[in-house]
Amino acid sequence: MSRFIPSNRLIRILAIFVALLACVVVATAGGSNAGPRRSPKPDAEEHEEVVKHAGALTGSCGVERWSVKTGTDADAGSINLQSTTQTTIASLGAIPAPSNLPANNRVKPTETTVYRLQATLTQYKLEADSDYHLVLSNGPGHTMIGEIPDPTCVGSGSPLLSSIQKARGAFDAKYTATGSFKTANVPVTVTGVGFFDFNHGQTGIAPNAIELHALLDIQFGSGSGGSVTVTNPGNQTGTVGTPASLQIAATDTAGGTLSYRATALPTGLSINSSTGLISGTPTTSGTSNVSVTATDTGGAAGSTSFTWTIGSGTGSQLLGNPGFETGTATPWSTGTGVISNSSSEPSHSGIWDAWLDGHGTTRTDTLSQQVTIPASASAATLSFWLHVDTAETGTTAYDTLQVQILGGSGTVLATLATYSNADHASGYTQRTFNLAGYIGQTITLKFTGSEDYTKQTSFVIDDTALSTGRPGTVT
Ligand SMILES: [Ca+2]
Ligand SMILES: [Ca+2]
Repeated sequence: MSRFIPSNRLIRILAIFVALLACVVVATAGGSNAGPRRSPKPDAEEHEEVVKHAGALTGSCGVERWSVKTGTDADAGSINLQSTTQTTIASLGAIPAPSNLPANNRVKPTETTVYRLQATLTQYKLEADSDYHLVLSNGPGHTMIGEIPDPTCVGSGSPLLSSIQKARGAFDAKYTATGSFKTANVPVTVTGVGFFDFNHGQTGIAPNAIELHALLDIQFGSGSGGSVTVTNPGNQTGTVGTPASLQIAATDTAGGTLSYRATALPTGLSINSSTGLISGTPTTSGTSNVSVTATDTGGAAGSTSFTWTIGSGTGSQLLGNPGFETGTATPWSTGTGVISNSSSEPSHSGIWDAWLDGHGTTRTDTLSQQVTIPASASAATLSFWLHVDTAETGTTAYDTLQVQILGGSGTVLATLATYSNADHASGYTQRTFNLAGYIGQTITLKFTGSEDYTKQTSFVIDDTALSTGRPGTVT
């Protein structure tokens, strides 16, 4: 008995079913009158609805956040079209994805900002909503999507319309997008409005689903977007124990900020990633095949290669207490207070340096050391790091530092250089002199710093070396 539904109850269920069916029919009829008919077939890639639109490339435009994508949303007037923010795929990908994506409003400030970045256009495709879907890449794991809508799908009131038309035209002039992905792998500079999409697993999507949507400009090639050239410094030589310094020069047509990296530098040398200065003291002899790469913030890069041969020579470093790190003068001869660990004049390395002058009154400070260069030496190279700062102005030499070689009787054999207040600069500069002419002799290296009656000049010396190794000779 319980297996059979009583006939009066069956009639009631049928009546409810018929009533529900009628409601569905009415609702469907109302929908088709109220707005455009939606295509029953969503985009296979985007899993997004499209709406039929005569004149669009595929015959359809998009639906999801379409006003935001094309600049006809309630917040379109707050897009900052007056300025462009230079960025990278990595920077955009690091912006937290919002928890809520309003259908007709913008997530500020990301969706009201116009960004520009350099990337590689890896793939492109015509989507069902007539967008060009561009996959932009700065390398594995750093991809995002840029989209160029069909101008036919952009409302005439959009402030983005003319730019979208230009970007679309620029793309059409180079490529023909179809319904399947094609490979490009060309450098581009793209400009577009920030946009957060729903993550449907779209090809190339950023981790936070950020896009440039719509793209307002696309430039092909590295020319306009930054082409980085690194000047080859030529093959280099050096000597174990002798400080080395090489400034790498590079240019970026985009005027971007460059960062530097180097591979296979001689042991003991390193490159400053922001300045491109290679410095340090080689510790091991041998020849290195050095490669230096400069990369701008957009990812454009240039590189150069050269060899760097570090010779051990027969050499050794002859000066005692070369960096003043004993905290006393010996075996240098100097006056009281010259050997300094003052934070006012920081050392080039370690804690101590030799600070000549800096009093702003008439004064002479000297620093000297006697040294014998063995007759067996294959070379003799003097180097030291010098920092000059001053209260003087202009190019007149009021305060001077002489670097001299004295003979056994104290006579001046040579004045290697005279520096002055006019040589002031921030930081240290390495100075190098060839003393091969004194091989086999006992000489005195002497620094003499002389100040006039006013306005201080400080001559700060550190990391001296007199190396007998022949640069570039590996023994
Ligand atoms: Ca030092
Ligand atoms: Ca002075």
